[in-house]
Amino acid sequence: MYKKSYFPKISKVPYSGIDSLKSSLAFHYYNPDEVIGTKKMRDWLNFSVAFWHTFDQQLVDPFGDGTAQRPYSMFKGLDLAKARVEASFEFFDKLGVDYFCFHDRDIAPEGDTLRETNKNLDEIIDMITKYQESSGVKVLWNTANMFSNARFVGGAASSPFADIFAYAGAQVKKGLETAKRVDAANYVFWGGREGYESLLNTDMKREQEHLGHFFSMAADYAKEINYEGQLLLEPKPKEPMTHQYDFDAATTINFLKTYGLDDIYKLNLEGNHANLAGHTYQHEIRVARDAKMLGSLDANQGDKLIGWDIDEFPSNLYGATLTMYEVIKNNGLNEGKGGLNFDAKPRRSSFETNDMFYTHIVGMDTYAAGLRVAYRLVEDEVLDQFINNRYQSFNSGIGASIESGNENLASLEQYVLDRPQSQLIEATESGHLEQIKDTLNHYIVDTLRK
Ligand code: XLS
Ligand code: NI
Ligand code: NI
Repeated sequence: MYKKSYFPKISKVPYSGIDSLKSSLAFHYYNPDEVIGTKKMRDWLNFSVAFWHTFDQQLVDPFGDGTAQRPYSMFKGLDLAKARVEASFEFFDKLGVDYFCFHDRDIAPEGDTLRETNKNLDEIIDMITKYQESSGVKVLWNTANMFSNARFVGGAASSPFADIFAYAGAQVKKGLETAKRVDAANYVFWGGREGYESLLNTDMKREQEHLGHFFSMAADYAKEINYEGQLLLEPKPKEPMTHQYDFDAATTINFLKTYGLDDIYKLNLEGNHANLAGHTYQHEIRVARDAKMLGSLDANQGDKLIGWDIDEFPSNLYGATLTMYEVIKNNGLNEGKGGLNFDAKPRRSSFETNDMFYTHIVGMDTYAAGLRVAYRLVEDEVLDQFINNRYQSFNSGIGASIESGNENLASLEQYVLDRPQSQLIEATESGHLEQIKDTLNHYIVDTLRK
């Protein structure tokens, strides 16, 4: 231990219910062992701390240096890496989260060669596995940072340079071995620079084929070492590249199908990435859910007024409700293997140590509130009633006949050819969207008052 305590002024964050209106170091909605329907809150949510944002982030923005005040900033190199691990497990315990996520390079510094880098990584992983044993904290997922170092300027597995492709392969090999050692529930690939700036200098087809080949080599290696966690791809449309190959859920699913990998990989979906792709978070989750490829979630939000990936902690109750609606309808995330990872950082102006806690508290409470509301919406079949009603003409008559494949264009022509316009208008109904939104608002307010 470098320090006896990194957060001496903070005690375990309790659940205080909704008696006090002001935010304090307590949860208003997250009561981990309370059962909502079929599961405890903690098991619906599987909250996870993102090591990079919480312990590495200096809170820089594109125009300014870091502002973060952290209780381990006096350390350097491997000592700093170790102090961060110590601080992180104290943080997980006080906050009451069961999971965390990390990139290989967040937790240990690089050496001059991959061999040296791997040695540093192993030293920190030894430490992490000991803390895991004593605390019971688990790894939701780990991943490889293949975008920060200058060697990845043109991408990793989609790099135009074969030596860099080889390096990426070796790095992921170690990443999968690490996943096995820490018993990570998932292993994530976010293609930080897997994309391109311009077709004037890019062979897109060749790059995508390399990428497909890379993911199949990764799946083979996971199998070879008996790593049983779920492999996940994380879509994002842009940033840092102008065009990223895993643009959104639909594009990524299509990519996986093209390379025959759709039975092996699922998706890790992020709120801010959905917005950058021009979608809602709920849309992205629904696309993955419908394709049976919903793996895990990076729970953050963006700011539409800013327009880049700012990784805000979630605080939007409406969004969290609709996200949790999808999760409940999916009966959880990939049979409990997935979770809600706060891929989010404090604002640059929220630089105090206490803010590390407040940011997670608002995120956890927002999703806990969303879970409570969404469960009632599902239980009362509020949206199902509207939706089932809307499609009921497909349950019998011509609709049922269309769905069972008994009609063709000629028979449909027969059916409508002499129908007057007034009859066709009668066949439609209002979507009642405003009425549904009003109901949704009542559910949010009423549920959270209790
Ligand atoms: C970046 C991504 C990244 C991944 C992990 O925008 O969200 O943080 O989740 O590499
Ligand atoms: Ni992101
Ligand atoms: Ni992410």
